[in-house]
Amino acid sequence: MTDLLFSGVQPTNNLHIGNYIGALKQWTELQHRYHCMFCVVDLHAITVPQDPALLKKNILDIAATYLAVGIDPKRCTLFIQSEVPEHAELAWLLSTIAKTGELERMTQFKDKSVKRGENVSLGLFSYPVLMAADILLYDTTVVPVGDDQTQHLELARVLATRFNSQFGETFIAPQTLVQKTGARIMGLDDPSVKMSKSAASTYNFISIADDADTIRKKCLKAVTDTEGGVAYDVMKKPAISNLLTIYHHASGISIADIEKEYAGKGYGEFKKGLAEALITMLSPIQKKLSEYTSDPAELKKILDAGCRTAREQAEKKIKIVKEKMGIGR
Ligand code: ATP
Ligand code: LTN
Repeated sequence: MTDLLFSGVQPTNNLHIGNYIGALKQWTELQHRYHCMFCVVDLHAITVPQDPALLKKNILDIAATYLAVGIDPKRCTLFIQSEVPEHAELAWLLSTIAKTGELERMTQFKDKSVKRGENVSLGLFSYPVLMAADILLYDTTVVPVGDDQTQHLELARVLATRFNSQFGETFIAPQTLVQKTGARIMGLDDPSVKMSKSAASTYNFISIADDADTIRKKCLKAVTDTEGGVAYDVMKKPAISNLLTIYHHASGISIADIEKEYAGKGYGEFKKGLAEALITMLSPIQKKLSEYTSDPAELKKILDAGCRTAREQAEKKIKIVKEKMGIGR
């Protein structure tokens, strides 16, 4: 059996370089090694309030971004989560074996619910169960994610194993794939929190769609450490270490070589170089992005085909699961 890889991104906003470096960039490499399914997880996005019209636009923009970064629809299945109803159905079935204590321990839930105060939905709480359903529905063996998602992946494994021991061998416990560097790009305005689409300030992130001037402006404004010198040291110099990681991923140059290039030079010069490396990385992606967004018919064709392939597999699997649980006629 060939290994199946599954991953997804929430259509909550424009993607940023953290999403690209931490997730999408490795997808383009992995598509040559695995059979891949890449999903736009719109049901996850609505676990916090969304503007419906904007959400609809974001769903197509994220799908176009998958293609623009180099995901090949001939090799991979690209689809929208809500168009395959079995995701929500399996999430319900799995929620009957997930324990509330397990979900209460999820750090993403704790972080997001603290920010939301009283306004915490049941969906935000059960978010990791839906994520487990996405993965287990396709007999996924490998899931590439940034390191903020490893706890959710652990729950997917726990649920697969628990289901199997309760109802008989049904699911595969998936493996998490987190790359060594770049799995957690930090905010440009605050290197102690991860770069996030929903950050309060746009100076937290560089969006994949940001133009050259915006990129230069955001790089120049990026927070640096009190101690000068372009040197990688996460403990003593978290800000410059984060910028060095970004520079490395944008240019392909090793961190050691970047340090050499800027030895004895100031942060200002380094930031200019960083901005140019980012512009070079992003401009071909932006060009392709505008091609795909201006050709909705092509995008529709790809997503329709992806939906058909995904549904075919999902229908088969959910039948087996229901049979094992004894529900239905
Ligand atoms: P939000 O902050 O709105 O929850 P997000 O920016 O975390 O969104 P997601 O859609 O949750 O983005 O994540 C998409 C993928 O990008 C996931 O694999 C996630 O692990 C990865 N990712 C997100 N943020 C970063 C980051 N700062 N560094 C590296 N990878 C990241
Ligand atoms: N929770 C993930 C998005 C996501 C996902 C998935 C990733 C939803 N379902 C299945 C991998 C596999 C996030 O990145 N925030």
